[in-house]
Amino acid sequence: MSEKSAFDAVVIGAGFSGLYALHRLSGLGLDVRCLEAGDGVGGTWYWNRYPGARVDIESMQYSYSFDEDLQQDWKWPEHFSPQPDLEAYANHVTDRFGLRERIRFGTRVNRLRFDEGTSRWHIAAEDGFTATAKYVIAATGSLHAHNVPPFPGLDSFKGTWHHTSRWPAEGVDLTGKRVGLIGTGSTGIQIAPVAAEVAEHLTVFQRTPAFSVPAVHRALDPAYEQEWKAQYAERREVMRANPSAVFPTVPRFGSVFDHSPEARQEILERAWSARNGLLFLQAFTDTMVDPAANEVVAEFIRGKIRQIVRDPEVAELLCPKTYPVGTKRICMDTGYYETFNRENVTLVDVRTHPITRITESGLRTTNASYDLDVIVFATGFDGVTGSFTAMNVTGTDGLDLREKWADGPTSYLGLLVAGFPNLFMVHGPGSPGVLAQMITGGEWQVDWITRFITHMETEGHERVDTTVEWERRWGAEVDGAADHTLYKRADSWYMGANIPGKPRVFMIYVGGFDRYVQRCTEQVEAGYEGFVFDGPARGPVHANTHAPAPATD
Ligand code: NA7
Repeated sequence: MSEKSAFDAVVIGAGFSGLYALHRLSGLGLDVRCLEAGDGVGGTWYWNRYPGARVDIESMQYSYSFDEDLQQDWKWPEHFSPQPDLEAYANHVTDRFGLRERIRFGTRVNRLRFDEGTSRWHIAAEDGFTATAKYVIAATGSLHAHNVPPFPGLDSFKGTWHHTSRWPAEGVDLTGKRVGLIGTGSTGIQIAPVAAEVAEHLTVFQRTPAFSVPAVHRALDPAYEQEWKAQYAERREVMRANPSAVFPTVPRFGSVFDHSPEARQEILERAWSARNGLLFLQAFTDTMVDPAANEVVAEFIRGKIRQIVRDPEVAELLCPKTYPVGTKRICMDTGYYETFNRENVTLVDVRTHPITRITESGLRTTNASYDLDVIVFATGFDGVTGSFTAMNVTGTDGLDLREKWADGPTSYLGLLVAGFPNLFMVHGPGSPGVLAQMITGGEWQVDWITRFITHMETEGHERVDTTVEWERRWGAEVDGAADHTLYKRADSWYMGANIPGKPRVFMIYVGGFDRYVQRCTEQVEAGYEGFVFDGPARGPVHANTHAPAPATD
């Protein structure tokens, strides 16, 4: 019997948002299939299985809220979950809600084409699978399209190399090996201390140092767990009303400049010991908006680095000085800076002397050669947009998503793109994405999409689109929110700055998750303002929406 191929809805990606979308849309009585490139569920937490991989939001918060029994039953072993626990949780949810049989694994979508005649999406995958669907929910992840810099000579390397997000399930034995680690973002900082424990020698190739606060991993305190479980529903409400979609567990102290230097230092010491990067940044209200306030907080961390790292030259090299703290994801580590006090660890500055090529025996920079057995690429991702454009998406009038986004991504509310009807993004550009707690944010977007589709089905709509004008208006809100902060001052993946040739546009809505919820709700309550049902989108869909908006009165 041939495989079924016509669906009401196709969800792409079986990460936390995709699984929930599959659950909710199936609950509407729709015939839904989830297509997943990997062989298992968990998305980011399926792919990123390198040693030391761990989430930086505490477990009691980084979990689903949609089912009270689930959140009461599930027991997290650790305060901050390591990758295996998150993957186990994704599997539990998949089986508990009977989702597995509706997921097609090993199915990497590489073609999405909208057929205007039938108003259906045609979906094709690398393995030859094809399907059609009225609705597509792209829950493809902000950090899926991994970035291996195109260093010449990689093919000639006689050792082994791995990007951290494609780490083999069976693991990689680093014991007694000469390991080269390229990249010092959240991932590099997690893997370095673990690799250093077993490697003969670890060489860390650093282009830009990162700010990191100690995570001090620990088992989940049963009393803390009980406190949460007794108030889960109320605390989830507080999270949904919070700008970062988290529950604030550390007090805020107003402006940095409301306090004497001594009092500031004391507040920062307490925030440092609170073992939570996000809350460290939120100790003061002006850290992310006032360069002078930011510098006080940044200098506090540099002071810590200088205290921890014994070699003053190495310590100075590890001190970030070229961007405000928090404008790249603040890292949380377990003994990262201490790692550089080990005899078997070397830090190499590849900002001053960049890597020029990979060789048979290791790699070369502009001033030295390094012999290596294993090269670890912790070099990040084509973030936010990479997983969408990789699907080769064609909308109405033959419009190509890559071309449409050539000057930077556009969207309406981070959910729809003009010219791509019935294609809903989760954590798309223009949504709070990675700058709000992602499971809660994803749940909220999926609930919104579910309500939206219910409306369409009830009203008998065949398709929904938006317009370039509404993309422009939303783009101005996204940009305006970022302009109130220091985020644009960093060459971060939020800006697309880590991928050569990618347009430099701040892709995330930083106006606050709470404000985002309000704006999405308002637009629906205003009679679905900005949405175009059952017609071709009004106006051109190719226009550059990053151009300044015309003056309006
Ligand atoms: P990141 O944060 O993008 O870090 C990637 C690192 O790789 C960063 O230090 C980069 O330096 C470095 N990199 C990238 N390309 C090169 C080349 N060509 N040469 C040398 N070094 C390079 O990715 P992560 O995986 O660590 O973290 C991603 C997110 O996961 C994180 O933000 C959290 O939200 C969780 P650069 O800074 O660009 O100079």
